[in-house]
Amino acid sequence: FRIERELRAGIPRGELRLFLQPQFSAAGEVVGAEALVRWQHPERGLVPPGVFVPVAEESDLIVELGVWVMNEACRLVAVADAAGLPLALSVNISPRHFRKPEFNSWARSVLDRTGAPPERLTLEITEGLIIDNVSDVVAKMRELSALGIHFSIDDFGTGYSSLAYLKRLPIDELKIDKTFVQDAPHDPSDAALVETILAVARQLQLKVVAEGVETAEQAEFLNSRGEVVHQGYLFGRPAPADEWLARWAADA
Ligand code: G
Ligand code: G
Ligand code: MN
Ligand code: NA
Repeated sequence: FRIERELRAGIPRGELRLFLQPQFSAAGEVVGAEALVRWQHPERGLVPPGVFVPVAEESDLIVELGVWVMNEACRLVAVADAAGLPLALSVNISPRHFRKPEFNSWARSVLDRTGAPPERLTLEITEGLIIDNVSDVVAKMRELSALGIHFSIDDFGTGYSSLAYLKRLPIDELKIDKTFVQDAPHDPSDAALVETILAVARQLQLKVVAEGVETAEQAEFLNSRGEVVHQGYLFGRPAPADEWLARWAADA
């Protein structure tokens, strides 16, 4: 199973699939979704991203993957928009892809071509991206932010960067990593960490999304500590984009 070679051949053959995982307000309304890629391998079946994203990230294959995901995400947003569903979609962006000099002009061209409103798009980046080459990253983020694109820090709290960057960057949202979310109800240090993230977010007026909410106890813990958007198996699993769109259209 030569992952790199097969994925390189598989992307142009249309083997990638876009799954969505919904995000819910405390009141139970769908407020957005995260796009999560899958690989429909001809023999292996549906391959989860944990298997091939790290391999793709070792080369510019991650750029090809990122191009496919962004095109598909923007196409979906435009389709949803035309159907009267204002879908807010979060897309994971690999640091290697974001650092490409042409990232911004390319992102703009995808928006133009698909007609997706930039305000519907949140780019999930990680603390690792921000640590090196800060000034270049800041400039690019500001430019995209001026178009209306939102930014979220994924896996927040797992990196090693200083909190100072939160003030400098046009960030709209923090995603609390699932390891903290899952242990917070019983582990005092994880509980303190979640409370601290919520306090920082309140101060800086950032939205908070909790990832990996699996139990009612975890959801209740979060709701008792602040305003949090929930994403996790308790509320909805990642499923093919078409399935979620059909369901939301039926509910609308
Ligand atoms: O869905 P799952 O939990 O298996 O995802 C595993 C990892 O793959 C997560 O870290 C997630 O951020 C990453 N991932 C999922 N979809 C994408 C994508 O479209 N692009 C990138 N760069 N990473 C993704
Ligand atoms: O790294 P990133 O945050 O992009 O990846 C999110 C990952 O978390 C996805 O692979 C998704 O499948 C996974 N995920 C989403 N909800 C849950 C959950 O409730 N429990 C667990 N264990 N994983 C989840
Ligand atoms: Mn993510
Ligand atoms: Na995460």
